[in-house]
This record gives sequence, C-alpha cells and structure tokens, in this order.
Amino acid sequence: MRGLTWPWMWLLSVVIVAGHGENNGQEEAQQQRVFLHEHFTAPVPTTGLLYPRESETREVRKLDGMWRLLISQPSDPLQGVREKWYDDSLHKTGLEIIPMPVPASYNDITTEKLRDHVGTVWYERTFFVSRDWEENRRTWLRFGSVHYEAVVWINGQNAMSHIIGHLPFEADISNILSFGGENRITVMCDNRLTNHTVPQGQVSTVKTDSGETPIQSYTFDFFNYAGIHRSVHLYTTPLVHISDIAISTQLSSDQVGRIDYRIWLDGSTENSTMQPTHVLVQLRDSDGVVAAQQVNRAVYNGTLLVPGAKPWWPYLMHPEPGYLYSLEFELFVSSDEGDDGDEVLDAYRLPVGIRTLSWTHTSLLLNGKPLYLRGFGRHEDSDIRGKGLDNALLARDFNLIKWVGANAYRTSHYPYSEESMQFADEHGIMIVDECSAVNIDIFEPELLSNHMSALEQLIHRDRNHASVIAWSVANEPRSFKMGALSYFQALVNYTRSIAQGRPLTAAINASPDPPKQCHLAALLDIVGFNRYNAWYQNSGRTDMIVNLLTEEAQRWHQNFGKPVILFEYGADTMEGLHSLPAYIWSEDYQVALFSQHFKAFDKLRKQKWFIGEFVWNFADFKTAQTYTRVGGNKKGVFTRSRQPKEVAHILRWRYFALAKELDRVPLPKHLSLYISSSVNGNGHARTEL
Ligand code: GCB
Repeated sequence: MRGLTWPWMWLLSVVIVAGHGENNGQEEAQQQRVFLHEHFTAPVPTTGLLYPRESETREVRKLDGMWRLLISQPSDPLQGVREKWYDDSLHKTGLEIIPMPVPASYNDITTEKLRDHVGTVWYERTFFVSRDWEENRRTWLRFGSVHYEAVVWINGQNAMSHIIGHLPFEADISNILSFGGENRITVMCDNRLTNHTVPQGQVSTVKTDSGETPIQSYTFDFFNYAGIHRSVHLYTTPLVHISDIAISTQLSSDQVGRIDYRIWLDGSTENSTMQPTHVLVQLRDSDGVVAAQQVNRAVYNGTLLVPGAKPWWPYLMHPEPGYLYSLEFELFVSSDEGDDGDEVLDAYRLPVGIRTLSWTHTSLLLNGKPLYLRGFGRHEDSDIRGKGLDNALLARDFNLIKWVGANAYRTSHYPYSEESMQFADEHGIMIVDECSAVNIDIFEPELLSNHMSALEQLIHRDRNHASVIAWSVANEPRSFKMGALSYFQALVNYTRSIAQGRPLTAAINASPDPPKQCHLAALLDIVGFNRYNAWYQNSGRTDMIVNLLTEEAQRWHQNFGKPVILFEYGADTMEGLHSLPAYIWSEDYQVALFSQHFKAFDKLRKQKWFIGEFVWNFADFKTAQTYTRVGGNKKGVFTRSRQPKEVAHILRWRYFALAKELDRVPLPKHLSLYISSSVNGNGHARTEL
C-alpha cells in the first residue's frame, strides 16, 4: 500500500528528573520524564497518493453515498476483529445496522448513541467493477481521510490500514477485487486518542448510573468528530504509471518562470515489456496554449523555463490572483507489441502556480514582495456533517473569505481537505498549513514518531500547492516544559530537512520570556503566537489590549529575531446579543475588542517584522461539552451557518483598507452605506466602540 507509515524503532535516551516529593500520581511522574530524543528513526517517506484525476489513461469513480454502519460496543472495541466481521456482510452479525452518509462525521447524524461514542465503528458498502478494468491496469482505492485510525478490507481481505486523521491513504486492490462482479468494502474506524496519538487524548472509564463506560477526554477546543470524513475514490492507472510528482517553482526578476520537477514511476521494474523511453512535459496556460515544453529522456526529473511567465499572486495583491498553469506529463514506453514506435502509456495533469517564496529575519516575501497576512484561524466544521467534506460549504466559505477581503488562513488545527487546498490555489488564498499536533504535552518518543509522521504525510500531500506559504508544526504545545526542548529540536530539524522551500512556524501560547519561556520559538523561521487580551486575560477590559499586545509582540521579535505574526485573538460572541456599553459575549464587545486590536496591529506594522493578523475564528464551531462553551466556541466572525455577525462588516472595512493601502486595491462599491451627506456615505458611522 502507498502512503502508509508505521511507528518506528527507537533508541532512547531517558533522563528521569527527580520529583519534588509532592506528586505521586502516575500521570505526574510520566510528565517529569524528560527524553533526550537524540536518536530516532525518521518516518519512511510516503509514496504515491497523487490526487485522483481523470485522464485519457485513468478512470476515476467515487464511492461516496450511503454506507451501512455498525456501532461496536465501547467496552469491547476489538470484538469485530476477533469475530471477523469483515468476512461477510455486517448484517450477518445480527447487530443493528444504520445508514451512514460518506463523507461525513458520524457523530451528529443520529439522534442518540453515536455522538459521544468511544471506540470502533464499522462501515460497509458494496460496489461493482466492470470487467474492462481487469486487463492492463491497476485499480486503486483511496481515502481522503478517516479519523483517527482505519483498517480496510475488500471482500474479506485486508487491503490497508492507516493512523492519523485528516490525511489520505491508498492501496492497489487489483488482486483482491472481483471484476465483473460485486465487491464488499468494510472499514473499521477507531476514534480513540491516547498520549501517543496526534492529537493527544485520554480514554478512561467512569461509573455511570447504568454501569461502567469508557469516556474520551482531550484538552483541545474542538469536537473530536470521527468517521470517513472525505471522499473515497476508486481509480485506475496503467500497470506502469506516474505514481508521484514533486515540483518547485521560481520567478526571476525578468519574469522567467522556472519549474523544477521530479516524477516517480511505479511498475516499470516489474514489467520488462514496457520500459519508459521518455516523458513529454508540457506547460499549458489557462487558455490551453503551450507555454513551455520538453521531451525528457532522463524521465525522472527536469526543469522547464517559462519566459514571460504569469506569476501566482494572492487575492487582492494582483488583478489576476491565483493564476494556474496545467503541467502535463505524458509517459511514453517502447512497445514490443507493435512497430508503431513509442506509445503514450500514462498521462497526468497537475495544476501549478509559479511563484518565488522567500523569507528573512523580518519578512516573508512572495515574488520578492513582503507579505502582510490578514485572515483567520478556521475549522472544518458544520452542522450535521461535522468535519465531513461538503462542497457547498467549501464554496460558501471561500466566497465569504473573499467578501471580507482576507488573503490567508491557517488550517488550524489539522490538514484540511485536498479539495480546499485546490480552491486556495485557484483563488489566491495563502495557507499556513498546520499538522494535527494541537496542545501536545508529555513529550515521549512514540509521540515524536507519530508527530514526525503527521508532518511528513502533510508535506508530501501539499508540497505542490502554490498557496502553501508555511508549515505550522504545532498549535499551543506545552512548549515551556523541560521535555519540549529536545523534542522540538528533533522535530524541527527533521521537518526542515523535508520542508520543500517553506518556512516553519507554530502557534505558540507560552511566553517569550523566562520562567515559562517557549523552547520552540528559537527553532522556527516565523514566530506565531496566540493571545486573548481582554478575553481570557483581563476579561471585559478593552482598555488593556494595545500596550500589552504591542509589548509582547516586540518581546517575541527581540528575543528570537524572527518575523512575528499573531495567529489568534478574539472573543466569544452570541449572535444577536447586544449591550451598550459593551459587555462580554455581546456583538458590541467583539467589535470593540477587534477595534483595539487593529490599533495595536497598526502600531506594530510600522515595525516591518510584524507580518500578519489572524482572527480566531472564521466561524463558530462545535466543541466538547463544557460550561465555558454555549453550544460550542462562539468566537466566529461568521455564525456556524455562515452568516455575518456585526464584526464581519468591521473586519471587512479593515481588510479592504489594508488592501488599498498596501496594494492600491480600490474599495468595493458597497463597503459603506449612505448615512447622510455630512458623513460622506461613510456607513457604520459609529463613534462609541
Ligand atoms: C486557543 C486555541 C484554540 C481555541 C481558542 C479558544 O488558544 O488555539 O483551539 O479554540 O484558544 O477560543 O479558546
């Protein structure tokens, strides 16, 4: 199977730090073990996993739709493996089977039972594969994401397994398919999070009124939705085919684009009758005209030069943002079977944006121009579907992002769908691409192994996207702890070695200064921090934002000498709740808090190392149940059903004002409403915030 990584062998250096006598609990003792992480084995590089695209040599089908689901007893999650439920239809178990849509989280579909389920569930469906697919091709089964762990069987045969949600995996299933007949696919999905999963969580047993039951706890602030979250693809390739592509691009000052590419082939060594002779590489512009081409007999790598290239620019930084070429690879083989010469064996087309990304101790630059990022932290989250991919939601979100004038977002706190990454490329929205290490603590070697794997799989998946401008290695790790230092040294060194020309960052909530100083910041290229002035600190005090925020940002820069970005600020806000003077949770308070932050950002922008402001959050989202959350986290600028709160209009003013100031973009016509002739139609002429 392709795309699979497993926990690796470790050589450990362990230092046990003497306890101070008060903490005897096992968890505390564990937290005091400090591993040096000096010797580790890096993940085996992921292979394959090109996004399934149709071509003259490939067919693609989706297995999305209604599947059947069986809920396994939380007290015995492995019952189905023991009893081999995959050997026959799940109906044969005699247990209740319910309809379950794919893609979707399973949690909010039913009215009971499933929402807080801990352990395994079993999915199943049948499908036919035509006889045509049997000859001279391979058939692949690919999952966009199953959270958290998946084991897959086809017709009772084990096809693949994968751990870590939000990431794709696939396998060649040609040998276990029934061509011209019916096939059964069975998936076991386990949602349990432990100290070694990414993200971490704990499963414990509690006594309820009806007996003991396992519960899942976690410290991160979003609901642990689970299930088959993204599309399931069935696709074919020729026996010898292009299995992987990596590109990097540059743009010279005289507008010559450069694309360095590498391709990997699968099957060529097994099949002696079909040896690759060359690859025809053609770059087509958006009208389909060939802008550069090459016949490459070296096959595996090469460079295309594109005079007068149209660069990839972010939204509102250029009249034609998100410009994409199509990079076509046609693989030719010499055929023994005819004397017609070489024939096209495989063809794959990759959308490509040409741009140069670079960074210094003060700036992040795109095509030589310093960036100022204005955007959001987000979540993949919506009513009923949870984290399931929904194209209607995706399109709506991008319309809102553009309406508000943002140019970037962070994929807080895990990799987002491949479809959303393609949208970001097309619309010129810059992405800070985050792996699923949120709130990590207890820095043990097994966690490091999984964390490295999460980053490796993310970078492998997203390295060809023009929109990706940085990798975020973690959100709010407990990076002030002693164990974090060697952990992050190992993690960052490894990640830098595979970073594909992007800077490394993280969203930090530790301090820039001792005694709780962050051990991670010094290792990064861009320091990002999260800070909730006037919310978690000094609630209600919008007069305690500007100085605290500007001083803290300054300390991050002084102490670490890197560009600095604020990745999170915000206030929970109940839509429709108003209060004058402003009071926390009201829309008025969110507006006031944002406005004070804008003042701080404008002070900081004068110092050229402050490179971005990200609101927490784009939209309201679901969390675990706690008394600080009313139906979830309400810090959205938009509601969960994607309608604007009052602050969205204020933010829109700011983001477009920044676009005007920085890139001379005209303000949208309807930004301000006519109020009276004396306020120049300045709309929202609020004086008291
Ligand atoms: C944070 C976290 C984010 C939370 C947010 C909040 O610092 O990074 O996951 O949702 O605070 O609203 O508490």
